[in-house]
Amino acid sequence: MTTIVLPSTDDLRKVAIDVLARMDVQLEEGGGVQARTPITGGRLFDLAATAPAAVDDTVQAAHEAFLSWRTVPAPRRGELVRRLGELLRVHKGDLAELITIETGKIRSEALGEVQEMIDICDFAVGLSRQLYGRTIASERPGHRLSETWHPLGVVGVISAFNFPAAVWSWNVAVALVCGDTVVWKPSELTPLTSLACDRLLARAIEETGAPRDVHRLLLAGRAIGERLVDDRRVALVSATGSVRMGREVGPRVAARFGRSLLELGGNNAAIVAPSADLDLAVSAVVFAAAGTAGQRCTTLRRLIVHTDVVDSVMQRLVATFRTLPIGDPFDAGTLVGPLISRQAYQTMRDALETARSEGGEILVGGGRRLADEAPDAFYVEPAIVGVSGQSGIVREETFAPILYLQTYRTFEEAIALNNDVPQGLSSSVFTRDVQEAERFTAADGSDCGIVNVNVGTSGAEIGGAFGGEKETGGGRESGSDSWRAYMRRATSTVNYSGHLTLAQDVTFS
Ligand code: UN1
Repeated sequence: MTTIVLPSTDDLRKVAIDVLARMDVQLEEGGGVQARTPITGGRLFDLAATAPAAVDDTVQAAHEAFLSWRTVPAPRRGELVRRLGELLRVHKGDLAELITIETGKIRSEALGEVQEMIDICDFAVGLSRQLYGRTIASERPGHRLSETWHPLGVVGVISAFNFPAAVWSWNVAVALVCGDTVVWKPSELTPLTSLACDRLLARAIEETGAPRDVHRLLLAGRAIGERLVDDRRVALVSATGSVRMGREVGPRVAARFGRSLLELGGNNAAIVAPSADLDLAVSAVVFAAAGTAGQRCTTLRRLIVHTDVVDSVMQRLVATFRTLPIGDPFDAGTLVGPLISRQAYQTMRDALETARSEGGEILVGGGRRLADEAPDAFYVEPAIVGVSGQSGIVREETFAPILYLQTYRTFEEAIALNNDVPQGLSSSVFTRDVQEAERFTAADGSDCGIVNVNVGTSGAEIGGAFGGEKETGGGRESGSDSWRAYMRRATSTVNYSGHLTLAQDVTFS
């Protein structure tokens, strides 16, 4: 095995300082929030946290900005998002470096994350001229019945470490063209990326003359997030994270009749049918299961393979997993970077242990790498575990690269297995049988929000609505008509007849 030399924490700090300077980000050093890198496990900076008492003023500022922003014509609001997209193009490489430093994501995936931001900005600029309402046939003569979409208010965005910039951009780009303002509570694990996103948007705000407080960042922990969730001035809470987090956020927002948009865990499956192009299927499965070190909400966690092809699929997968390049995410040859934290590693170990105790067989992987070189960093071998059913740990989302492999005989059985978990985010079938493909995407097929054919579970394009059913939370972000969640609908009846006519033929005189 070739020796892997990881960069030092000091090297990474120097890179971060250069990149932050290029993006004009001033760090406020202090206490409360630590910027760390999972590449070495080392600490980069101690940063000042937002004081809990500041949440009130921050939400008030965003609310006041909303009162004027909502009256700016939507295509003008689009100018702000266009400028953000231009700045993201200029700083694509810089922002990707920060994403790699803070998440351990490989360079290509970090660049892909920034591309996803650019894409959603382009989408939102187009959307700013397409926030269409509709005209409805009125049953009364001389009446016009219509629907108009209006800005909603302050949107509280809570985002996770694994897509620290793209998920913010899905929300902010759409919310801003919809006339909303945003208060953002990012993951505490990615403060540098958050500061950089905030600064790029602040520059776009300055340059386009938008109200300064259309976007505010809260850099702090859970207590601050709770205040945001409970604040009545926050019209919509858009939260991405675990099912456990969603179980707390959803009811709290509902208790004050606020709106929530929840993007929670996935437990995504792919079916490999006997007719599948196995080369294509195996390549797609490897990226979906091991890419981002298994830390996407769309990561492939369950593989359901027909008994006729299971030996071949398993052999190819095991061989590929054995040789996956694991290590420094900045190295062009690396495909699997580190897990985010010691806790993530422990969770993976525990899940593998539980799987074993439940009768699962570890077919490949699961070991730790580079423990001597970097004792505080957690590089792991993506694992495949053979299972014979979906009880216990297979029903849970473990945010690490573990792929549970099981077999099926009939397509009905495969669909039932796909659907028989509490989560419902993403799903795939690999087949060349058109009946199977159509069946999987039909009403009685996959019950997920994302249903793919000959495409892996992860790596969705921004043009579609993104989200899922059941414990995934039901929210839809990003493309298609997800924008409607960020606006309020007004139904208007205008009487230009000069007479009063009551609907449903009611008479009252
Ligand atoms: C996430 O993991 O929270 O579909 C978002 C994908 C990416 C987004 C993932 N476009 O994998």
